[in-house]
Parts: sequence; C-alpha cells; structure tokens
Amino acid sequence: NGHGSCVLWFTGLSGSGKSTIANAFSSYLYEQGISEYVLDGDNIRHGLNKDLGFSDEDRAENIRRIGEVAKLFVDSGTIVTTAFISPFRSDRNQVRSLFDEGEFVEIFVDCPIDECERRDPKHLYAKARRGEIKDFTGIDSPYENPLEPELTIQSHKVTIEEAVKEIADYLVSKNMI
Ligand code: GGZ
Repeated sequence: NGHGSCVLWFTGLSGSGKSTIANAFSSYLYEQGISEYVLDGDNIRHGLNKDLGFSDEDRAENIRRIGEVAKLFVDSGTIVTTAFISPFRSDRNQVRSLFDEGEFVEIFVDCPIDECERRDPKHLYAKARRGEIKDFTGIDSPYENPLEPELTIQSHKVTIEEAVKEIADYLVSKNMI
C-alpha cells in the first residue's frame, strides 16, 4: 500500500478525547491496510517511561523520548499516532524539529476544561480539586494551547466519526494516504 509516513501528534487536556480519537483514527488506517501504530500512556508511561512523573522536567523528558520513538516509527514507514497531554509548546516544538516538513502533524484536541472535568472518567479532576493529586494539568499545572496546529478538533462539538474524517481528509490533501 503506497502511503507516506508521519506522526499524528495529538495534544490536549486529560479527558479531552485524545486517546479515543487517536485509536479510532489508527483503526481507520488499519482497515485501509496502512501501517500504523499508537503510542499512548498505556504502552509508554507503564514501560519505557515508568521512571517519570508529572513535574515539568519529567513531562519534558517524557515528550522528548516519545518524540524519538515516534521518529523511529516514521523512519520505518509507519503512520504513528501519539496521545499525550504534551502541555508545553517548547517540548512539542522540539519534537517537531526532529522531523522533515510535513511529517509532524500537530492535532489540537480542543475541549473546554469544564467539559473534561464533567466527564472525569478516572475521577482525577476530583482528586486534583481535593489536593490528592498535585501538578494536575489545567488545575495546578499549565496547558499551553498550540498556536499553529495543523488541525484543531473541537471534540465536544463533533462525533468521533467526524473527527476521523477530518483527519483523513487532511492526510489525503497532503497526499499522505
Ligand atoms: C495530568 C495526570 C497526572 C497529572 C496522572 N497531570 O486522563 P488520563 O490520566 O488517562 O491521562 C493523563 C495522563 C497524562 O500523561 P501524559 O504522559 O499524557 O502527560 S504529559 O504529556 O504531560 O507528560 C492522566 C494521568 O496521566 N495523570 N497524573 N498530574 N495527568
């Protein structure tokens, strides 16, 4: 199957829908016979990066390593999707700089924090509000919105299917798939 390789770098708050959309899009690629892989907390923070926590420094190192791993996947001809908060602009831009033009596709999963907090599937916002988790993104740790993302998905306004189609249309327009 002739297709390009790139990283689809999802960024957004906890509970914004990054993982859900990343996994849905990766399934879509798989069904097309396209070589794909998802990097997320389950396979990275529990393994390669299990020595890292949520200080600014540890988040920076988390993102740096994920960027390097993503690059290996892109070198191998895969479309890799990553689903990490990646709250700092400088860390995301550092990762961007590892890639050739067009290979790094930043996808801002834009969801108001009120909505993320209302969903709170793992009750982490509630814990952060009670002070049981410190340095929680959006509560007492910053999230820096992307200034020029390739795509913005307003996850509280579109269905998962619509989000998948938006990303597919973008990659088709770039002759990536
Ligand atoms: C933010 C935290 C924290 C703190 C644990 N702040 O909703 P989740 O559970 O499944 O996703 C969150 C995940 C964030 O890890 P990342 O590797 O994506 O973060 S970063 O890119 O900033 O390095 C959340 C859980 O880990 N979690 N503590 N303090 N999210």
